[in-house]
Amino acid sequence: MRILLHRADGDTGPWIKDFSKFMPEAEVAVWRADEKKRPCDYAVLWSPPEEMLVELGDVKAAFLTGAGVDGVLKFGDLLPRHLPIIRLDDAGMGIQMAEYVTHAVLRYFRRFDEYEAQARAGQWAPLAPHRKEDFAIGVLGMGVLGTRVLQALAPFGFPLRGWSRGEKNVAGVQCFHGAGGLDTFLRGSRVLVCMLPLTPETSNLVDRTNMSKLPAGAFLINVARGAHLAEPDLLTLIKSGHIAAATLDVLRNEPLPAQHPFWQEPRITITPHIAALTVRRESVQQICDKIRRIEAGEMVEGIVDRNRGY
Ligand code: NDP
Ligand code: OXD
Repeated sequence: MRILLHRADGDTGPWIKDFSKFMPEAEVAVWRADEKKRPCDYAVLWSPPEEMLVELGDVKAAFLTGAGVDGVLKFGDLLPRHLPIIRLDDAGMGIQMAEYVTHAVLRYFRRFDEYEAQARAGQWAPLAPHRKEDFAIGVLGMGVLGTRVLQALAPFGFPLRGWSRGEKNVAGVQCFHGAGGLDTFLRGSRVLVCMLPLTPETSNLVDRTNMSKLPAGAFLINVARGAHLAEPDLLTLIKSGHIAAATLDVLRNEPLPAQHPFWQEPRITITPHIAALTVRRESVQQICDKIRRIEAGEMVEGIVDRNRGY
């Protein structure tokens, strides 16, 4: 068994060590632009360079070391047609997303952002608490990670809503789906959490038109991809007060350029794409389990549907 590994950061040593732990029989070959590889059975990569794609022609599957697939699907027809692309299913990301989104929701609900500003100004001034019934949380995307976030929020008693492509029925969550369900979903969501994959259908979905449908004083949390959000529209709606505040982990240009107006807007909190980091050990274990199942002729979870785009 030979596995072709690419890491953009070049830090392949710990990955090779983990593969030797979970699949000692496999040889891991590190992809390098200046070196032609012997044929490999599987590839493990994340946002590969275009020159690597020719080497994917003969592998049985390409495993992504992330949950989002836009970094690979962007190559379109350059990707071998038959190649199964398999994304991570949670693999330690779900709990991190749950922590991140729960923290952001509670920060706004308990007005900790405002108390932080007051404390810096030396002010002692209790604010009127928000009411849970006015604080419905709407999660765009009820997939592996969106569902985990909804589960984490459930014990706090917020009204929960979710939007997906296909119809769903999740206990304790008011479910909406498709273009037809979006308006009603938005109109009742005081906090909008974007957890969608980036596809042609979801790109720019969080724009002025859709954000204007949220109740006045709404909050936005984007942990999906920067291109879901029309950035100038958010600034306009923050300035008008329609959006009270936003937490953005993902941006159109990463790192966010130093001159970007988001840095100067105190109602926007930026984090550097860290909402859910790849947990190497769990990811390698999951990939090795799936390789074994594929070799045994079994079905595996997480195969990307290229027509759908996720
Ligand atoms: P999944 O593929 O498991 O879930 C995607 C969800 O989005 C599904 O519920 C799907 O609906 C829904 N969806 C897709 N397209 C549409 C559409 N056009 N209209 C309505 N709903 C739609 O993805 P994950 O939960 O694993 O991950 C979500 C995203 O999170 C990733 O794609 C990635 O961009 C981002 N991410 C960000 C990280 C970070 O650190 N900031 C880390 C990891 C991931 P249905 O269920 O009907 O198919
Ligand atoms: C991912 C990410 O999609 O890290 O896994 O953003």
